[in-house]
Amino acid sequence: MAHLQSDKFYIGGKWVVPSTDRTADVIDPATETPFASVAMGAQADVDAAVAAAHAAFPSFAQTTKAERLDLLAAIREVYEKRFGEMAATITQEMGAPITLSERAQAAVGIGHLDGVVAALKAFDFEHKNASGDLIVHEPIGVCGLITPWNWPINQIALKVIPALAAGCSMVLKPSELTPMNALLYAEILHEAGVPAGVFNLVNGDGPTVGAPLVAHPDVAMVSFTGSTRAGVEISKAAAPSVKRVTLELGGKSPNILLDDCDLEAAVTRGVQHCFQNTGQSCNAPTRMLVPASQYQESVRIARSVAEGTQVDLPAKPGKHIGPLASSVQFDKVQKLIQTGIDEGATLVAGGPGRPDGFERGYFVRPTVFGDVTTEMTIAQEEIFGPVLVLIAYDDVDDAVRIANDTPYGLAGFVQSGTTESGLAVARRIRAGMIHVNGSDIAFGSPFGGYKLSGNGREGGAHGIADFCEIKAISI
Ligand code: TXE
Repeated sequence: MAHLQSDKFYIGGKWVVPSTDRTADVIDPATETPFASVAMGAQADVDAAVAAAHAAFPSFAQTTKAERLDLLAAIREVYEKRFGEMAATITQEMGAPITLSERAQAAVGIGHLDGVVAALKAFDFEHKNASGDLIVHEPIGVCGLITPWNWPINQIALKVIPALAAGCSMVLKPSELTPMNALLYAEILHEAGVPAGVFNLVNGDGPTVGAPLVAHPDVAMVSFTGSTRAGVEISKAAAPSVKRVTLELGGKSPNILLDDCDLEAAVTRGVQHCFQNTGQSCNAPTRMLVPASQYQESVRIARSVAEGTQVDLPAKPGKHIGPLASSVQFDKVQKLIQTGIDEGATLVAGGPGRPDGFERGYFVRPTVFGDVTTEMTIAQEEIFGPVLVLIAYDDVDDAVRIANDTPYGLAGFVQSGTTESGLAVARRIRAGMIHVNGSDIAFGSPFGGYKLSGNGREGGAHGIADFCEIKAISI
């Protein structure tokens, strides 16, 4: 990856020297050793990137839908060519096992693009409403895109592609923990022919690059994915300039197993899904709600699945889970596992510390807690590690009450014997994405949450619309 220009920023279609000589190490989470160094930006770099985006906006905003569809097709082609590099980069910088990187982490970069292309083809930028006025969707302007490290290219693509589809220009600030896949993406966009200044990249941390981007008067909109803490700060910082802010934040998603489901299959799937990406997914099913009458059997199955979950090196192909992405994340997960024990939950599998055989790296033990009640910290807070909590419920009303009893509302899962019983419960969960006997919404469907999980929706037509202003013209 030495060829990536990690000592520079991509501004105005060129790789430029940063305004300061501040750098940060990029750490391999499997070994805890630095493998690259990346330039860290400051206000002057943000100003230069926003100026480039501002200059590029008027002409890019005038491009036709057909021209933007051609551009997206070109991006897809270059992305496919560099797919292997993208998967390897993500594996090295955030620790996702290579098989997961190939099948999901890097693959969704194409999936989201396809979802947006299909939506763009059908997208109505101008129509007459029922009152006879002309309603026009116009690109909102320069967008500040701030992304995290857990599904890094997924989150970048979910912002960059709809913003391009809408006709916006943009400045991306990726996570300081995972800057390399973003640098590679900038190369891909450049090679695909994205016009100079339409896409710009400045690396750096939240306070020194994220905050100036949010406050910048020439930025019309901020699209953010990350912690609820940062999302609230960003909303406040954007308020004086009355920017549009869309937020995709944390989650604590329930997985309700109805008593007519296939218990063995549902518990197995639920544990595996919770542990996927080492539990670092905002929409992970982290709270498994099981009928009290089937609780003991559920504990038995969950223990067996957790104890059978392999933890191994990310570079090794296979279905194992890798390390957490950072030392901060490692400490957070260890602390919350201890909190679960201290608050009286029963350890069904796993526990504090590293798995046997690992003395270094941010590896944690796949952990399941039983006898969990809704007021416990581990039932309320996003842990962002391979930690599942099992909660018993009395009847469906009780299950729905528990499911909705967190400050979050990103996703929900229902396992049912029939579509009808699953759908009836799905409609009662206060969350943006509900999966009945499934695990993912389709590419092109709106991704986002209720309550402290955020606002706005990404992907497909809703994602394009979020990057547009709406103008009513009466004649
Ligand atoms: O997130 P931060 P962290 C949750 C998850 C995780 C916790 C903390 O529970 O354990 O958040 O993760 C930028 N102005 N999620 O601390 O700080 C930052 O530089 C502008 C869920 O790593 O939110 C990075 O680019 N930008 C989540 C991005 O925000 C700011 C994914 C995310 O970092 C900023 C990640 C500021 N004031 C964590 N402060 C999900 N929804 O999937 C930070 N940033």
